[in-house]
Amino acid sequence: MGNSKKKKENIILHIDMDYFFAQIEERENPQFKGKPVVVGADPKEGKGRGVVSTCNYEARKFGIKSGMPISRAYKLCPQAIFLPVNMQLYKRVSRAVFQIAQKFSSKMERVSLDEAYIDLTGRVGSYKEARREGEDLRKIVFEKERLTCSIGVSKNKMMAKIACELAKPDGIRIITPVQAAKTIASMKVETIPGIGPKTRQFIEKKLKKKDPQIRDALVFSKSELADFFGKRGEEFYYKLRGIDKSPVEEKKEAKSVGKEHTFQKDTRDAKMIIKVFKRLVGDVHSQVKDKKINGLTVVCRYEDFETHTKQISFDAGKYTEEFLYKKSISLLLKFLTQSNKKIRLIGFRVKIA
Ligand code: DCP
Ligand code: CA
Ligand code: CA
Repeated sequence: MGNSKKKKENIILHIDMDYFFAQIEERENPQFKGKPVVVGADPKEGKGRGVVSTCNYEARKFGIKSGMPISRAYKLCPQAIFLPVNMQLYKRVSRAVFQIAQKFSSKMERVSLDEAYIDLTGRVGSYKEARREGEDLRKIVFEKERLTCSIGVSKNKMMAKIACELAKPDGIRIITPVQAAKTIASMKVETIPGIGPKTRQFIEKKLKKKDPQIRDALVFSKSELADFFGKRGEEFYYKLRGIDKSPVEEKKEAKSVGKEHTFQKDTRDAKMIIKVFKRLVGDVHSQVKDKKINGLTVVCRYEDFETHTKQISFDAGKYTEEFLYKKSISLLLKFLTQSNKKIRLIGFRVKIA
């Protein structure tokens, strides 16, 4: 086990696909390239209801934006190509992109169909190396999917996302730890996640200054901000300084969570098998303890590689480790009694409801 006391430098990468839905439509229909493309509700010659999901950069030149009523978009640019949302296609592309991204670090947090954080901490030794990883990721996504994306790299999630915004479109931007606070100083306070128009107006009043920059808000002490905004205030204090402690949290797409153990040597030592199994149940439970689950599976692979599973289902709910263990241990014991073969691997997984 690596027991180095030296603290590893945090390196977080943020990837965001460029004009995602519209870019996919361009890829599928090369004749659209260079023309304004709007994905969203049917404009029905200006009478349509619903909104713009997104549009390409040509359409943005006309002032069209995500979330805008489709009727307004039609007024701004009636000659644009208006397309319905083909969510199935976008989901498929999203999965393909994340599959590529996942190869760069298994610690990946998806935040939307087109956006994810990837924790490179410990995987790359420097920001120089991180830039190369980011460049590789962009290249592979383009080679495999024919789509451009933008990438930001910095010391935490907030700064990586800000770097990505600066890189957009079709670019990469690195903000090293020493550059972080300085880079955001001249940005507007609303750049900070959690600071919206209302919070900004409050800050404007306190500072007696319109459209304050982040550097203007540095005059507030931690306790002042806590007085103004409660718990969020303390967070703002750090975020205004480029500090964000929120971890990259892997959100598994898989509807089940499980763990396996392969024994060093094939075995029938019940005591040892049960001990390992108990640990597997504990590990899995700690991952799902605030999730509702509705079933469990025990896996057993014998020495000849024959693999069997036994499962039970129950009502969806949150369950204790004891409950999961009680329910599953009998299944495990059956594997031991139904055959005299030695066991090579055992596994335990639960189904997320
Ligand atoms: N989306 C949507 N409705 C919104 C915003 C977004 O349906 N109000 C969808 C369409 C976008 C996708 O989510 O393609 C990703 O959203 P982004 O905010 O990342 O915007 P884009 O990827 O379209 O453009 P950008 O190049 O600015 O990232
Ligand atoms: Ca995007
Ligand atoms: Ca996005």
